[in-house]
Amino acid sequence: MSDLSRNKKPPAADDAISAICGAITSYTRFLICGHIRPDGDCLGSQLGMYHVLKTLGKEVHLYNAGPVMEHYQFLPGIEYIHPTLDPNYRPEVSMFVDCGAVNRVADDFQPQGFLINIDHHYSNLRFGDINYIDETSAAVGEQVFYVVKRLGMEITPEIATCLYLSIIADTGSFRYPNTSDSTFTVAAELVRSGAAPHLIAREYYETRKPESVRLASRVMANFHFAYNGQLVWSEITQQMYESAGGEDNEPESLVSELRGIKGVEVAILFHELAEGGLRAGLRSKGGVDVSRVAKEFGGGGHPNASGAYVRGDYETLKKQILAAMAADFAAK
Ligand SMILES: [Mn+2]
Repeated sequence: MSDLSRNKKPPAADDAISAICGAITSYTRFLICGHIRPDGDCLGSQLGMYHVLKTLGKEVHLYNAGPVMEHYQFLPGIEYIHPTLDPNYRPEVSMFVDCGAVNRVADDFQPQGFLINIDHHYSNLRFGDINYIDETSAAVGEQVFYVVKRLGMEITPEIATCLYLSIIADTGSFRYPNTSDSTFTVAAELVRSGAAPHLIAREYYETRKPESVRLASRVMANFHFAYNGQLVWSEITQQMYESAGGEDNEPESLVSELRGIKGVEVAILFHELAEGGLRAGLRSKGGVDVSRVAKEFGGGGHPNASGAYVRGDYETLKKQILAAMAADFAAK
Protein backbone atom coordinates (compact mmCIF):
# COMPACT_ATOMS: atom_id res chain seq x y z
CA MET A 1 0.00 0.00 0.00
CA SER A 2 1.29 3.46 -0.87
CA ASP A 3 1.35 6.18 1.76
CA LEU A 4 -1.52 7.84 -0.10
CA SER A 5 -3.89 6.88 2.70
CA ARG A 6 -2.07 9.29 5.00
CA ASN A 7 -1.52 11.97 2.40
CA LYS A 8 -2.15 15.52 3.69
CA LYS A 9 -4.71 14.41 6.26
CA PRO A 10 -4.80 16.48 9.44
CA PRO A 11 -4.08 14.41 12.59
CA ALA A 12 -7.71 14.55 13.77
CA ALA A 13 -8.88 13.14 10.44
CA ASP A 14 -6.24 10.43 10.69
CA ASP A 15 -7.59 9.34 14.09
CA ALA A 16 -11.16 9.42 12.81
CA ILE A 17 -10.24 7.22 9.84
CA SER A 18 -8.71 4.64 12.19
CA ALA A 19 -11.77 4.74 14.46
CA ILE A 20 -14.10 4.26 11.46
CA CYS A 21 -12.09 1.24 10.33
CA GLY A 22 -12.35 -0.17 13.86
CA ALA A 23 -16.13 0.24 13.87
CA ILE A 24 -16.46 -1.28 10.40
CA THR A 25 -14.49 -4.30 11.55
CA SER A 26 -16.40 -4.72 14.85
CA TYR A 27 -20.02 -4.30 13.79
CA THR A 28 -22.29 -6.23 11.48
CA ARG A 29 -25.49 -4.27 10.73
CA PHE A 30 -25.12 -0.89 9.01
CA LEU A 31 -27.34 1.86 7.72
CA ILE A 32 -25.88 4.41 5.30
CA CYS A 33 -27.76 7.70 5.07
CA GLY A 34 -27.40 10.61 2.67
CA HIS A 35 -29.11 13.96 2.36
CA ILE A 36 -32.45 14.77 0.79
CA ARG A 37 -32.30 15.72 -2.93
CA PRO A 38 -28.98 13.90 -3.23
CA ASP A 39 -26.20 15.10 -5.48
CA GLY A 40 -23.49 13.00 -7.09
CA ASP A 41 -21.14 13.23 -4.13
CA CYS A 42 -23.81 12.01 -1.73
CA LEU A 43 -24.92 9.07 -3.88
CA GLY A 44 -21.38 8.13 -4.92
CA SER A 45 -20.25 8.10 -1.28
CA GLN A 46 -23.27 6.14 -0.08
CA LEU A 47 -22.80 3.53 -2.79
CA GLY A 48 -19.01 3.43 -2.57
CA MET A 49 -19.32 2.68 1.14
CA TYR A 50 -22.10 0.17 0.43
CA HIS A 51 -19.82 -1.89 -1.83
CA VAL A 52 -17.02 -1.72 0.75
CA LEU A 53 -19.25 -3.04 3.52
CA LYS A 54 -20.84 -5.72 1.34
CA THR A 55 -17.39 -6.94 0.29
CA LEU A 56 -16.64 -7.33 4.01
CA GLY A 57 -19.80 -9.44 4.42
CA LYS A 58 -21.80 -6.84 6.35
CA GLU A 59 -25.54 -6.35 6.35
CA VAL A 60 -26.25 -2.93 4.83
CA HIS A 61 -29.32 -0.81 4.26
CA LEU A 62 -29.14 2.36 2.17
CA TYR A 63 -31.52 5.21 2.88
CA ASN A 64 -32.08 8.38 0.91
CA ALA A 65 -35.31 10.37 0.94
CA GLY A 66 -34.65 11.24 -2.73
CA PRO A 67 -35.55 12.07 -5.37
CA VAL A 68 -32.74 10.30 -7.21
CA MET A 69 -32.39 11.87 -10.62
CA GLU A 70 -32.25 9.94 -13.85
CA HIS A 71 -28.57 10.56 -14.60
CA TYR A 72 -27.51 8.63 -11.48
CA GLN A 73 -29.21 5.41 -12.54
CA PHE A 74 -25.96 4.02 -14.00
CA LEU A 75 -24.28 3.90 -10.58
CA PRO A 76 -23.65 0.31 -9.51
CA GLY A 77 -25.98 -0.55 -6.62
CA ILE A 78 -28.36 2.40 -7.13
CA GLU A 79 -31.28 -0.04 -6.97
CA TYR A 80 -30.51 -0.67 -3.28
CA ILE A 81 -31.13 2.95 -2.30
CA HIS A 82 -34.53 3.20 -0.66
CA PRO A 83 -36.64 6.30 0.02
CA THR A 84 -38.15 4.64 3.11
CA LEU A 85 -36.66 2.96 6.15
CA ASP A 86 -37.48 -0.61 7.05
CA PRO A 87 -39.04 -0.17 10.54
CA ASN A 88 -37.84 -3.64 11.55
CA TYR A 89 -34.20 -3.01 10.71
CA ARG A 90 -32.07 -2.21 13.75
CA PRO A 91 -28.68 -0.96 12.60
CA GLU A 92 -25.78 -1.20 15.04
CA VAL A 93 -24.11 1.62 13.12
CA SER A 94 -25.68 4.51 11.23
CA MET A 95 -23.28 6.17 8.87
CA PHE A 96 -23.96 9.67 7.50
CA VAL A 97 -22.23 10.94 4.37
CA ASP A 98 -22.25 14.55 3.07
CA CYS A 99 -24.73 15.57 5.82
CA GLY A 100 -23.89 18.68 7.86
CA ALA A 101 -26.67 17.86 10.33
CA VAL A 102 -28.93 14.89 11.11
CA ASN A 103 -32.00 16.68 9.74
CA ARG A 104 -30.37 16.88 6.29
CA VAL A 105 -31.42 13.21 5.99
CA ALA A 106 -35.09 13.99 6.65
CA ASP A 107 -36.96 16.48 8.84
CA ASP A 108 -37.84 14.09 11.65
CA PHE A 109 -35.01 11.60 11.18
CA GLN A 110 -34.20 9.63 14.36
CA PRO A 111 -30.65 8.26 14.28
CA GLN A 112 -30.07 4.77 15.67
CA GLY A 113 -27.01 3.01 17.04
CA PHE A 114 -23.40 4.13 16.89
CA LEU A 115 -23.12 7.20 14.65
CA ILE A 116 -20.38 7.74 12.08
CA ASN A 117 -20.37 11.17 10.46
CA ILE A 118 -18.26 11.60 7.30
CA ASP A 119 -18.45 15.06 5.76
CA HIS A 120 -16.52 17.96 4.26
CA HIS A 121 -18.82 20.87 5.19
CA TYR A 122 -17.01 23.14 7.63
CA SER A 123 -20.37 23.95 9.22
CA ASN A 124 -20.90 20.28 10.16
CA LEU A 125 -22.51 19.95 13.60
CA ARG A 126 -20.28 17.01 14.63
CA PHE A 127 -23.23 14.94 15.77
CA GLY A 128 -21.48 11.58 15.43
CA ASP A 129 -19.78 9.25 17.88
CA ILE A 130 -17.02 9.45 15.29
CA ASN A 131 -16.74 12.64 13.25
CA TYR A 132 -14.50 12.50 10.20
CA ILE A 133 -14.87 16.09 9.03
CA ASP A 134 -12.33 17.38 6.55
CA GLU A 135 -13.21 20.60 4.76
CA THR A 136 -10.04 20.28 2.68
CA SER A 137 -11.54 17.24 0.95
CA ALA A 138 -13.02 18.09 -2.42
CA ALA A 139 -15.71 15.45 -2.00
CA VAL A 140 -16.85 12.98 0.63
CA GLY A 141 -15.99 10.36 -1.99
CA GLU A 142 -12.35 11.30 -1.41
CA GLN A 143 -12.78 10.70 2.34
CA VAL A 144 -14.39 7.31 1.70
CA PHE A 145 -11.38 6.51 -0.49
CA TYR A 146 -9.03 7.11 2.47
CA VAL A 147 -11.14 4.80 4.64
CA VAL A 148 -10.96 2.05 2.01
CA LYS A 149 -7.19 2.46 1.75
CA ARG A 150 -6.80 2.26 5.52
CA LEU A 151 -8.89 -0.92 5.57
CA GLY A 152 -6.27 -2.31 3.20
CA MET A 153 -8.95 -3.37 0.75
CA GLU A 154 -8.70 -3.66 -2.98
CA ILE A 155 -10.71 -0.95 -4.76
CA THR A 156 -13.09 -2.79 -7.07
CA PRO A 157 -14.37 -1.22 -10.32
CA GLU A 158 -17.75 -0.69 -8.58
CA ILE A 159 -16.19 1.22 -5.68
CA ALA A 160 -13.97 3.17 -8.08
CA THR A 161 -16.90 4.19 -10.30
CA CYS A 162 -18.97 5.47 -7.35
CA LEU A 163 -16.12 7.42 -5.76
CA TYR A 164 -14.96 8.90 -9.08
CA LEU A 165 -18.50 10.18 -9.71
CA SER A 166 -18.45 11.77 -6.23
CA ILE A 167 -15.30 13.66 -7.12
CA ILE A 168 -16.36 14.92 -10.53
CA ALA A 169 -19.75 15.96 -9.14
CA ASP A 170 -18.33 18.13 -6.35
CA THR A 171 -15.38 19.55 -8.30
CA GLY A 172 -17.36 20.27 -11.49
CA SER A 173 -15.02 17.81 -13.20
CA PHE A 174 -11.87 19.23 -11.59
CA ARG A 175 -12.72 22.89 -12.22
CA TYR A 176 -13.70 24.32 -8.81
CA PRO A 177 -11.28 25.80 -6.24
CA ASN A 178 -11.58 22.65 -4.07
CA THR A 179 -9.60 20.71 -6.70
CA SER A 180 -6.07 20.02 -5.45
CA ASP A 181 -3.17 17.81 -6.44
CA SER A 182 -4.44 15.14 -4.08
CA THR A 183 -7.84 15.20 -5.82
CA PHE A 184 -6.03 14.15 -9.01
CA THR A 185 -3.94 11.59 -7.14
CA VAL A 186 -7.07 9.95 -5.73
CA ALA A 187 -8.84 10.15 -9.12
CA ALA A 188 -5.84 8.54 -10.83
CA GLU A 189 -5.93 5.61 -8.44
CA LEU A 190 -9.68 5.24 -9.01
CA VAL A 191 -9.10 5.15 -12.78
CA ARG A 192 -6.37 2.52 -12.32
CA SER A 193 -8.90 0.55 -10.27
CA GLY A 194 -11.51 0.51 -13.04
CA ALA A 195 -13.37 3.84 -13.11
CA ALA A 196 -13.85 4.82 -16.78
CA PRO A 197 -13.85 8.65 -17.00
CA HIS A 198 -15.46 8.91 -20.44
CA LEU A 199 -18.25 6.45 -19.64
CA ILE A 200 -19.00 8.09 -16.30
CA ALA A 201 -18.98 11.56 -17.89
CA ARG A 202 -21.31 10.37 -20.65
CA GLU A 203 -23.84 9.04 -18.14
CA TYR A 204 -23.57 12.04 -15.85
CA TYR A 205 -23.56 14.84 -18.42
CA GLU A 206 -25.17 13.41 -21.53
CA THR A 207 -28.36 11.66 -20.51
CA ARG A 208 -30.56 14.69 -19.84
CA LYS A 209 -34.26 14.55 -20.53
CA PRO A 210 -35.53 16.91 -23.24
CA GLU A 211 -37.81 18.58 -20.63
CA SER A 212 -34.82 19.35 -18.43
CA VAL A 213 -32.93 20.97 -21.29
CA ARG A 214 -36.02 22.98 -22.26
CA LEU A 215 -36.40 24.16 -18.68
CA ALA A 216 -32.69 24.98 -18.51
CA SER A 217 -32.91 27.10 -21.64
CA ARG A 218 -35.65 29.22 -20.02
CA VAL A 219 -33.63 29.68 -16.84
CA MET A 220 -30.56 30.71 -18.82
CA ALA A 221 -32.53 33.09 -21.06
CA ASN A 222 -34.18 34.96 -18.18
CA PHE A 223 -31.41 35.97 -15.83
CA HIS A 224 -31.20 39.28 -13.99
CA PHE A 225 -28.26 41.28 -12.74
CA ALA A 226 -27.91 43.06 -9.40
CA TYR A 227 -25.11 44.95 -7.67
CA ASN A 228 -23.62 46.30 -10.90
CA GLY A 229 -23.50 42.92 -12.55
CA GLN A 230 -21.61 41.26 -9.72
CA LEU A 231 -24.65 39.15 -8.86
CA VAL A 232 -26.76 37.24 -11.33
CA TRP A 233 -30.00 35.51 -10.44
CA SER A 234 -32.61 33.46 -12.22
CA GLU A 235 -35.55 31.36 -11.18
CA ILE A 236 -37.63 28.28 -11.79
CA THR A 237 -41.27 28.93 -11.02
CA GLN A 238 -44.02 26.36 -10.70
CA GLN A 239 -45.51 27.77 -13.88
CA MET A 240 -42.22 27.06 -15.72
CA TYR A 241 -42.32 23.44 -14.56
CA GLU A 242 -45.82 23.05 -15.82
CA SER A 243 -45.08 24.46 -19.24
CA ALA A 244 -41.70 22.70 -19.69
CA GLY A 245 -43.00 19.40 -18.29
CA GLY A 246 -39.83 18.74 -16.30
CA GLU A 247 -39.56 16.80 -13.08
CA ASP A 248 -39.66 18.77 -9.85
CA ASN A 249 -35.91 19.06 -9.56
CA GLU A 250 -33.89 21.51 -11.57
CA PRO A 251 -30.93 20.43 -13.67
CA GLU A 252 -28.31 20.68 -10.94
CA SER A 253 -25.52 22.47 -12.73
CA LEU A 254 -27.63 25.46 -13.83
CA VAL A 255 -26.65 27.79 -11.04
CA SER A 256 -22.97 27.04 -11.69
CA GLU A 257 -23.47 27.85 -15.35
CA LEU A 258 -24.99 31.22 -14.42
CA ARG A 259 -21.86 31.94 -12.37
CA GLY A 260 -19.91 31.54 -15.62
CA ILE A 261 -20.90 35.01 -16.80
CA LYS A 262 -17.93 37.37 -17.00
CA GLY A 263 -17.83 39.89 -14.15
CA VAL A 264 -20.25 37.89 -12.01
CA GLU A 265 -19.08 37.02 -8.48
CA VAL A 266 -22.23 35.33 -7.19
CA ALA A 267 -25.06 33.43 -8.89
CA ILE A 268 -28.36 32.57 -7.25
CA LEU A 269 -31.05 30.28 -8.60
CA PHE A 270 -34.45 30.53 -6.92
CA HIS A 271 -36.72 27.57 -7.11
CA GLU A 272 -40.36 28.17 -6.26
CA LEU A 273 -41.83 25.42 -4.11
CA ALA A 274 -45.30 24.02 -4.69
CA GLU A 275 -45.86 24.12 -0.90
CA GLY A 276 -45.04 27.87 -0.77
CA GLY A 277 -41.58 29.38 -0.42
CA LEU A 278 -38.35 28.60 -2.16
CA ARG A 279 -35.11 26.78 -2.38
CA ALA A 280 -32.15 28.98 -3.24
CA GLY A 281 -28.89 27.66 -4.70
CA LEU A 282 -25.99 30.07 -4.22
CA ARG A 283 -22.61 29.87 -5.97
CA SER A 284 -19.59 32.14 -5.63
CA LYS A 285 -16.40 32.50 -7.65
CA GLY A 286 -14.49 32.75 -4.36
CA GLY A 287 -14.58 36.43 -3.38
CA VAL A 288 -17.85 36.18 -1.43
CA ASP A 289 -18.74 33.57 1.22
CA VAL A 290 -22.30 32.66 0.18
CA SER A 291 -22.77 30.37 3.19
CA ARG A 292 -23.28 33.53 5.31
CA VAL A 293 -26.57 34.44 3.63
CA ALA A 294 -27.57 30.78 3.27
CA LYS A 295 -27.23 30.41 7.06
CA GLU A 296 -29.20 33.60 7.68
CA PHE A 297 -32.10 31.88 5.91
CA GLY A 298 -31.72 28.59 7.75
CA GLY A 299 -29.49 26.84 5.20
CA GLY A 300 -25.77 26.29 4.88
CA GLY A 301 -23.04 24.69 2.82
CA HIS A 302 -19.62 25.65 1.56
CA PRO A 303 -18.25 29.22 1.10
CA ASN A 304 -18.54 28.83 -2.69
CA ALA A 305 -21.63 26.61 -2.86
CA SER A 306 -24.54 26.84 -0.46
CA GLY A 307 -28.28 26.47 -0.34
CA ALA A 308 -31.33 27.31 1.72
CA TYR A 309 -34.89 26.05 1.93
CA VAL A 310 -37.38 28.63 3.21
CA ARG A 311 -41.16 28.47 3.58
CA GLY A 312 -43.26 31.61 3.07
CA ASP A 313 -44.20 33.96 0.24
CA TYR A 314 -42.02 33.31 -2.79
CA GLU A 315 -41.68 36.88 -4.10
CA THR A 316 -41.06 38.34 -0.63
CA LEU A 317 -38.36 35.78 0.19
CA LYS A 318 -36.65 36.33 -3.15
CA LYS A 319 -36.38 40.06 -2.44
CA GLN A 320 -35.17 39.44 1.12
CA ILE A 321 -32.38 37.11 0.00
CA LEU A 322 -31.22 39.52 -2.71
CA ALA A 323 -31.28 42.38 -0.20
CA ALA A 324 -29.29 40.31 2.33
CA MET A 325 -26.48 40.00 -0.22
CA ALA A 326 -25.95 43.78 -0.04
CA ALA A 327 -23.51 43.42 2.86
CA ASP A 328 -21.17 41.33 0.70
CA PHE A 329 -21.07 43.80 -2.14
CA ALA A 330 -21.03 46.96 -0.03
CA ALA A 331 -18.02 45.58 1.83
CA LYS A 332 -16.02 45.07 -1.35
MN1 LIG B 1 -20.30 16.94 -1.02
